[in-house]
Amino acid sequence: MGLTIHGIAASRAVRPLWAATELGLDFTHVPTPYQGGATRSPGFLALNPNGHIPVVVDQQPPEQGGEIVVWESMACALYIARHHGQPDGHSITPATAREDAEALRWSFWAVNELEADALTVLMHRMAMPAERRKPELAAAAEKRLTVPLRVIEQHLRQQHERGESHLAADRFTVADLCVASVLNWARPARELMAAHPLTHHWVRRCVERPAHVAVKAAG
Ligand SMILES: N[C@@H](CCC(=O)N[C@@H](CS)C(=O)NCC(=O)O)C(=O)O
Repeated sequence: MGLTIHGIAASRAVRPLWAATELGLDFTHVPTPYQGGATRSPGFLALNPNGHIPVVVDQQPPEQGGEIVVWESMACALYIARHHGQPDGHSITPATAREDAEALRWSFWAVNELEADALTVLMHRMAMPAERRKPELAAAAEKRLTVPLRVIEQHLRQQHERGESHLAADRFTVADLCVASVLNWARPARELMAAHPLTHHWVRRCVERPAHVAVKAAG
């Protein structure tokens, strides 16, 4: 019985690692890197035929499904919150149908509307060696990102008006975790973030949480 998370924190595996850490779960971390061929080994491909991290393996009793394998990082984080957290209105687990809807829609939104351009910003403003960066690619991605950032900025403003501090509720939930894990990549776009101050402040508050800091420090 138990939860195993495959993948290093410096990848999309941060999402399930962060979720499990927020919930204080006892889990096994297998820090499979995305470089060097580990994700192409027969053993790894048997877990995830896509050859990507993260993978979550949840060993349940046979009557509850036996070995459950989850891949796709957002699905991994949402699964952990839903099946290993308490919907008590205090944890990251959605406690109502509305909170669950917010977690689902914002997570899918982040993958579809943000992720590719946010990754371009990260790579071409910060992560790649300076001589390989193409600032024009980052600039084009930042221009496209103004559209979804306007959407989340407006949502956060409406949330503040109804007395709620985060995307789905008046507390940090898995909705925030999933979206902040993507928007964090866009933080090197200083002008873009400055133009969306609620979003900038919110993403900083999310990534400065002790669970996220601990996951990043552990690697
Ligand atoms: N949509 C997938 C993408 C997973 C993905 O591309 N993971 C990268 C690391 S962040 C990876 O494993 N790359 C290694 C490879 O593709 O060989 C998810 O969100 O889990």
